[in-house]
Amino acid sequence: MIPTIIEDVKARKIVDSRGNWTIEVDVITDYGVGRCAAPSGASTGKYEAKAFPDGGVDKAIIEVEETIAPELRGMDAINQEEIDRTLREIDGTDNFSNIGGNTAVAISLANAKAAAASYGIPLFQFLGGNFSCELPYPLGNVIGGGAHANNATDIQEFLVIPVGARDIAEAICTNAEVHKKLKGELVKRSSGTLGKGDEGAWAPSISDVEALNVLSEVCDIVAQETGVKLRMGLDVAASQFWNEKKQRYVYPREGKERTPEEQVDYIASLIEDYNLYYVEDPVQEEDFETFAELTSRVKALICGDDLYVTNVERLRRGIEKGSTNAVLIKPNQCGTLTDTFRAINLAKNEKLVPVISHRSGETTDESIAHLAVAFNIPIIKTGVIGGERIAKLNELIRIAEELTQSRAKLARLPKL
Ligand code: 2PG
Ligand code: MG
Repeated sequence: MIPTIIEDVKARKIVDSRGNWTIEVDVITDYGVGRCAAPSGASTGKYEAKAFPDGGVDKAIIEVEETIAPELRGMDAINQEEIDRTLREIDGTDNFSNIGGNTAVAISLANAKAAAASYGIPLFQFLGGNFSCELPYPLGNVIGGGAHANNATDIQEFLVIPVGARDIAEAICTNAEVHKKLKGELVKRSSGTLGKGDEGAWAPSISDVEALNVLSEVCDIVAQETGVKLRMGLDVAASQFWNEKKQRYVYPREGKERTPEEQVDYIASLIEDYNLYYVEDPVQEEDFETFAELTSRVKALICGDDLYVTNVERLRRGIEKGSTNAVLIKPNQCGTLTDTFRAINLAKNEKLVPVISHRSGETTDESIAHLAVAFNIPIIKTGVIGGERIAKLNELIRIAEELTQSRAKLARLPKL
């Protein structure tokens, strides 16, 4: 008897962190069960897989029951590429619009987990082998606005990364300290009230520059108290305020408009003034050339999210043009583990830094923590607090425990 033969695939509707329905899938073999739930974005890239078919999650579940499960029953879960190819064939489009990218990613990852469970080993080890042992640095969103909050900052995410942390627990806890300390500082500056955005980051009614000022002060205090050096980052999510007609970036709070050239100058000055380590989507998703201009000008990780949507073809275009030196990896943007793996591999071969990421609408699914370790991804972008964010962080602590002490090391970060 082959232990990894798929006996059944079951799908159900569950709620995500925004209270929206999403899909959770169980893949069942004779020897193990794998479960995965799909997240969803608010600031989605134009070219990412369509999350659900017309008819939403209900239609996706009917598709699993009537079309996909009968096809997958009897297949061997160990053949991940074959499972993923089958999902693509059943869908028949290149953006998963018939079955939904979220349906595909939940099945694909649940399948890998079922195969791992059938052999009684954790997912990171099943995918990465015995020598995968690098733990990623958490890059955490502590102040946010844009599409993730109302009446807050123009820039979507103000991030921190504890570059001086010695182990994963210290890294996680340093980011959390920043989040805690920010509260008091932000209440003072935000007319007394302070809410949170979709990812648990504070959503104050302040300008982008004020947010950077307060964050850099707090990072200094936390670094002094903990001895752990921190650097800051941004997810500008610039496609959100690109105005095609005007050919300008229109910042709603600031009331400023910037041409692409002015946008590059502005972001380059922020990188310099605040010694930023990481900037995601500084320009809009169609503009590979302006991305390249900024990347060649600054010493920071310039990461493409909406630009690449974890799509190998788009990533190739970016590599040819020198658009970025980092790529965001979100499995549900492309829909399968195989496609995710190909994007990571291509990035690494071309010396781009892969950064694995949560979505703004999340569940307690912890798969991306395992993918980070399995594929030696040096940075994981996930929120700092909130059950659906700490699910990934706490899983990293558990993974570290499963590795022998000498192997439970943090990855080596690019020196910038
Ligand atoms: C992003 C993500 C996650 P969303 O833009 O990087 O922070 O947001 O899931 O809404 O696309
Ligand atoms: Mg982004």
